[in-house]
Amino acid sequence: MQVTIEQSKLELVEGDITKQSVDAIVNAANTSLLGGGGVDGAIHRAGGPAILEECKRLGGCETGDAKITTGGNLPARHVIHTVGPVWHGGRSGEREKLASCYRRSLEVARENGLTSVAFPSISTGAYRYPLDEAAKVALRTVKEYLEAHTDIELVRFVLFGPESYRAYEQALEDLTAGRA
Ligand code: AR6
Repeated sequence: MQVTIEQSKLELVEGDITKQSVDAIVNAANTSLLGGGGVDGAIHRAGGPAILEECKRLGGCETGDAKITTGGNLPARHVIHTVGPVWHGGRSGEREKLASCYRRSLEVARENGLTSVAFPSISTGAYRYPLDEAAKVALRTVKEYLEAHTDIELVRFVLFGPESYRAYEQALEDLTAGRA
């Protein structure tokens, strides 16, 4: 599924983010930036040790912030590492922190002159953020960013499996129909 927002494309695909040929893929990391499971593990495995070497020099990352490294052996030139919130029931600022991940990742991309960015579904694995809620926050935040800035030409959500894809598809349909 694809929509146009101002001059930019926002698209949803089902697949593996490590295979994406874009300027940067975003990693759902933890505050240490020293690796983990899920999409983080997959990115470090596919990208090789150069990513971890750069991560070690970054001194970690706050929840909601984002930092950039090389893409190592990945088809993407860069990895933008962001740290999503752990879900604690929704009253601990989870929504704002998750929105901040998407905003800060796009700001870091822009600061580095990048124009195409692929995101996974941040926080919806080990960090247990409910998928439907996370999809709404993710898509609304990216849409607002693309409405306000013209430098990013493509944002692709790479959803791992049909359940994630369908949740994002529903959220994007609601958002573009003005229901969300
Ligand atoms: N491509 C795209 N999406 C993927 C891939 C892939 N190759 N692999 C998994 N996903 P998670 P979190 C999806 O747990 O919830 C790590 O240990 C997955 O199905 O990777 O933000 C970090 O180091 C899910 O929909 O990230 C942190 O400690 C989504 O990516 C912690 O997990 C996010 O799941 C972060 O937890």
